[in-house]
Amino acid sequence: MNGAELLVSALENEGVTQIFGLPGEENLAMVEALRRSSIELVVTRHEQAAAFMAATHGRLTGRPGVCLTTLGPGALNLTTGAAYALLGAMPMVMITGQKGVLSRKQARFQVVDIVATMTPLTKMARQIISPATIPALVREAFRMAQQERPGPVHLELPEDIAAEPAPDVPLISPHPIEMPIAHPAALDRATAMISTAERPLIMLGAAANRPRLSDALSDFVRRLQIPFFNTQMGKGSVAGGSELYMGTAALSERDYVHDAIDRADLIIAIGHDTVEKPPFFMGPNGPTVLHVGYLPATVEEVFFPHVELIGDVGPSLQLLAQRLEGKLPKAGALLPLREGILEHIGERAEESRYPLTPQRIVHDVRQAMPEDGIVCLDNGMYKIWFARNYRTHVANTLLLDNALATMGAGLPSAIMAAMLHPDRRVLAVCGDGGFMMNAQELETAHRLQLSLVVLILEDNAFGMIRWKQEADGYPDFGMTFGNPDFVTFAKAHHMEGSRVENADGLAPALEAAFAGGGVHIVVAPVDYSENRRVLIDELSAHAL
Ligand SMILES: Cc1ncc(C[n+]2csc(CCOP(=O)(O)OP(=O)(O)O)c2C)c(N)n1
Ligand SMILES: [Mg+2]
Repeated sequence: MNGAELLVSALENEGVTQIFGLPGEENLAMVEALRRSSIELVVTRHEQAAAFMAATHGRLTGRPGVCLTTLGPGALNLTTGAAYALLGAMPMVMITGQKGVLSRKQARFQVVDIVATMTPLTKMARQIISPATIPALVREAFRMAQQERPGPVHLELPEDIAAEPAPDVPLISPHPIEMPIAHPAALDRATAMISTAERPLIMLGAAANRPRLSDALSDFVRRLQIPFFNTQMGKGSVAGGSELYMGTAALSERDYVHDAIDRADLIIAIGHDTVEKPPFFMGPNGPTVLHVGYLPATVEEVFFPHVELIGDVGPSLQLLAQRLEGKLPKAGALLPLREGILEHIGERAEESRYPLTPQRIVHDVRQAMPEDGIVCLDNGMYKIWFARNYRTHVANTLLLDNALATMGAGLPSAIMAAMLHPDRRVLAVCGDGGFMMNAQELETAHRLQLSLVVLILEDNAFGMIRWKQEADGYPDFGMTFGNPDFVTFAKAHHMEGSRVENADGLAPALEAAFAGGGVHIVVAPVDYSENRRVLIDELSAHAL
């Protein structure tokens, strides 16, 4: 057995079944070991997409996704994906090749210090210096990636270490680790605080979306009957409970949901991670904030909780619910605001305008998606509209990135979702800018025979930045571009493509695309004049 074979055995020992990547000659021993293993090598057309897919695997399953690239240029293409997983708290293991370290027959050809590059982008970045260290390093890498706060780790396997005979070192088996539950003193303090609140409100943040938490969190909300809102990445963390949903804080202030936030005297912030654009600003005059999390809150200018309940969130919330259930006469104090907020958010959802308004697009997508259908967003203007207006009923059914907020992740994350859930409808929603950043992965999706629909919102522009440019009073400059004919582009990739030609065309186009199976592209022209009308003019007037 050589180093590469030992590494692959160690990955099998961790339960890895797939690796996403794009190999180079420094990985050839590893590729050969994979060929003879139980692990499937899923080839992508760009390393960045492999990282987005591996990170999304971690996000959706709680188990690290694994990606593989060569040295130098290939490894550098992982960096955006590494940052995506680091900021988004997604468990991922990245394996890269390197020239030999014991001798340097090619001098410095293609050699970049990738461990140094990855250090600030990961929880751990290490070079494997001898095959004997592989079992321990791999176990440590998976433990680090998975444990709270989850994130990416990096292992570099130089080609000579990969080829070197490995000594007979036993693999280290993973074992379950239960996290500690909140301390009774912290539970007492939180109980007292919630019991005396006049207008309590729950906020569900990014960490509320950990796959293992959904049941306990939904149970907590149901038992306490305190209304809740969520951050963008906290969306969908509670199953059901929709009569308590007050909205999503897609903006940091002045949106309709802030009517409730501004009136709350206590916000129970469950799993808030300050990597997200602030869902509200804390200030000297309130509100009081109770942070419930796996880890203590990070203190920021705009987020400095007064009380913290730290520990495994699900069981800790269960204990809190036991103390509080049925004893909160003021639980629903803010509920009367709900109808007004949701009514405003729902305005113009069925307006017949062409090109389509963002509100209509969100509405029609919701119609096409069953409750368990998964929508994966790229980054662009429409993300704010989906965050504000799209209603979720099942955990992790709206995947968006409000942490690195990178363009280009929409299609790869949807590919991963479709691989994990072949029986569910999966839709990628991309702008014409973001789609083109990883459009090459259409070939991957087609090769893998996935069922997947890609909705491209066409405004021939970097719409979001164009909107900000206008809002800041700058002239319109440098934000527009032309596009390929996306329907022909789809055909060239051996898949169906269609273009929405009128206001009522999106819903049937999506329905036909899903019914057809395989990969489909649907192009919808979008009218972004609503950005200014609603998100600036209307909301400024509302805040007065
Ligand atoms: C990789 C990357 N580059 C640039 C940005 C800055 N940025 C955010 S949104 C955006 C425009 C996105 O354009 P498009 O995908 O067409 O979506 P639209 O806003 O037009 O709907 C840009 C350039 C980013 N977030 N990520
Ligand atoms: Mg655009």
